[in-house]
Amino acid sequence: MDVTGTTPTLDRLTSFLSLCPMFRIKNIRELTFLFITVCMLMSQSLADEQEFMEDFLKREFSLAKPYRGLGFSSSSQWDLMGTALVTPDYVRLTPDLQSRQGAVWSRIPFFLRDWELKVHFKISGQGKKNFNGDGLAIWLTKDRMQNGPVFGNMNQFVGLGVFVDTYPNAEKTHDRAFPYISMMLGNGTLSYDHDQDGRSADLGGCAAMVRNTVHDTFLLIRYLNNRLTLMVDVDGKQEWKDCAEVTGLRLPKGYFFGASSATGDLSDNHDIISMKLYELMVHRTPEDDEEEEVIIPRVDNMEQFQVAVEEEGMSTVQFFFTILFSILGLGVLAVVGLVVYGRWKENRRKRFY
Ligand SMILES: [Ca+2]
Repeated sequence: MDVTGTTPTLDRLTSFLSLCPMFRIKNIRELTFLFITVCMLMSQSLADEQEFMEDFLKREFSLAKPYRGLGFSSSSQWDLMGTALVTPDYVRLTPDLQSRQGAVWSRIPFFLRDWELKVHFKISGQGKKNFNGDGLAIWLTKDRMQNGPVFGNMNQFVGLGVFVDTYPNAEKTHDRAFPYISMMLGNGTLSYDHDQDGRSADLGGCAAMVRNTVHDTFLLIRYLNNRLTLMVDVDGKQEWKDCAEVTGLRLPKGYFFGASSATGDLSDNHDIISMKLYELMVHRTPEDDEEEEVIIPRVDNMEQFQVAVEEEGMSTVQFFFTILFSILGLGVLAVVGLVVYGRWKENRRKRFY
């Protein structure tokens, strides 16, 4: 095809290029070729980057479509409990019916140090605003597959809980709008106070309109260098908004990921569409690597976050029994001593006769 002088625009371009000896019209083809090559290389590098990101996706800790064999197959990495069921498009923890509890739990203990979990979820139902409940929770805890009052999981849990609370139980407290997303670190003694929507123990949170939305709703839990960050993407803008953050949070290893939900008098459909776990790569100094392993979850700045860890020592009951058995032991020794002394004295008297 002759590219010269076919249109007025090209004429102008040709006359412009004729002024620049470097850009002769015969070079246009070469420039086009160069442009295409650059585009191909760029798309290749983007694809590489995508692949690189996928490398960090830990499939064994991720729950995503297609949910083949989820909860049933022996090769599945997840267990279902309660009312949880799998459909082609989501894992429904509870249906929009009263008094249901359902959960999905990872079968594999988790040992990665720095990670982020992206959760795609959906909460929908027939009830009008504030006539729905109760919400769902995402877990990384020591125990798994437990029933209980905390969004379908046990109370006094040990580990991390992130709650999407859709019903204001503490109705008279108007300090926060609902639905409210918050996080809590359980150490086995702290309780989630359902009547107070967990206010006494939460480590921060934010209001997020996550119910009956037309767009997708996501939350992101990031644990990096002992900093726990909670972010939400619930406005359909494909951008993360900060929700809560805590530094100096220490989480033991070997815990289990899970998601649970419960309905009471009020209900909703609580669905998990995906939970994707990514390992985060961090440059560390040798001192960082020698950091002590914790056994009980804690936050360094305890006063600020009111996470009280019970000192390891004797409990009152243990102390009582220790004293009781000590006294009994001494009593037995005294009786045995007296008997032995009595016999010895008698033997001695017999020898004199
Ligand atoms: Ca609540």
